[in-house]
Amino acid sequence: VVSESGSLQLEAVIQLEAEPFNAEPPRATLISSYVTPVDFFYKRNHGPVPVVDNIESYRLSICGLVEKPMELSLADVNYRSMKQEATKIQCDVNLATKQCAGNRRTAMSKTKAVKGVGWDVSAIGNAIWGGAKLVDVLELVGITKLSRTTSFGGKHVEFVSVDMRKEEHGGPYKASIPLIHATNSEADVLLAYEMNGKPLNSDHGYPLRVIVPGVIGARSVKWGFFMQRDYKMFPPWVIWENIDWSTRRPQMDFPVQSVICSLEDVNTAQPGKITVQGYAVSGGGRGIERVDVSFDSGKTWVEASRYQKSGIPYGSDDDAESDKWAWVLFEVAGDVSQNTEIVAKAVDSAANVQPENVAVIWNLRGILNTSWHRVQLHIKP
Ligand code: MTE
Ligand code: MO
Repeated sequence: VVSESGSLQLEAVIQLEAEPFNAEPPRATLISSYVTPVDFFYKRNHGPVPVVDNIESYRLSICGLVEKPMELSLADVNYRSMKQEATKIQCDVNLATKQCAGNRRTAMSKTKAVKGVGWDVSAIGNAIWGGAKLVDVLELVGITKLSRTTSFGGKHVEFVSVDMRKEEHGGPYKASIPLIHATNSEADVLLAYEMNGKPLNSDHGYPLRVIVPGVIGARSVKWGFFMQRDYKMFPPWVIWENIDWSTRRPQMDFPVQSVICSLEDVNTAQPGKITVQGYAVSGGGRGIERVDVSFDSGKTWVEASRYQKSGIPYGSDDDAESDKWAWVLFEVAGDVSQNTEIVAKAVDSAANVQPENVAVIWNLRGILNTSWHRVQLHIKP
């Protein structure tokens, strides 16, 4: 069943493809709130959006190399139900930025054509996810916390959805994460049923989806294969003619990223002060250490101020407020008197920096474009 939501969402988002439904908000809209409203949250689908309406008969089946395979109803995993007392599964709430690996792909394709949905800079969003912790659900089937393997030798948790992909040979959408990641309580992997305090809508995975914080969006399976033949980071010399998928591991964490959202790719302005705002985020729970902005095409830099949540400065003594899975928004003002390029680059808590040019990280799938973000400014006297 194809959802109607594609046509309903058009005012808030720019639709890139109708079928499958792929859409992102305008960049200025994206940073208009710290927590991204559901309507402004990008939507990425590999096939038609399935409508799951047989809620009573919906089962989450946990099977494979486990001692006690189980089938759970939604009531078993949802803390709002009575049954939850029986399974003892608590509700966990996490603020987490989810980013598609293909964010900023259009800019990468200017170096050389790549395959994939042509995203601008808004295939990213920051939401409050509510759901059951995957570690708790796995404990029910006899897998203990911080396990590398199950007693039957299983090393990965694979999430298999109900939607059918259009590309390749079809079949359900799937993705997996290592068992050690899934059973690490600190990794905060969720079987989410709420987004920003409300039940998930169909576009975002109703009734249940995975949220893997700090990791590319592809692993956060909705409605609930790509581990072998997609979402891998290849070097620039690999092309479709010589690709060997087995040589690279599946991409998990996304690298440090920052984007200017208050300006389009090309802008005109009066000479004088200009304020630059945007987002910065890193994967794997690494925080943002610094965001540098240049008003003179990268010759000199100034540090932007950063904040999380309700304007509390990030990195200040109130740091207890900062959330490791969530983005920071940044802002800085500078003077411009002639045509220039404004550039942003971020540094994460492990001192990783964004690469200067997109060409050096070009890859045929057009993923992980985290090059310095540049926008043009034409000054009109
Ligand atoms: N899950 C299913 N079942 N089907 C999909 O097509 N797309 C993945 C992931 N989970 C996908 C999926 C990709 S590539 C991304 S970036 C995110 O979901 C997008 O989630 P969103 O549409 O809620 O923003
Ligand atoms: Mo994605």
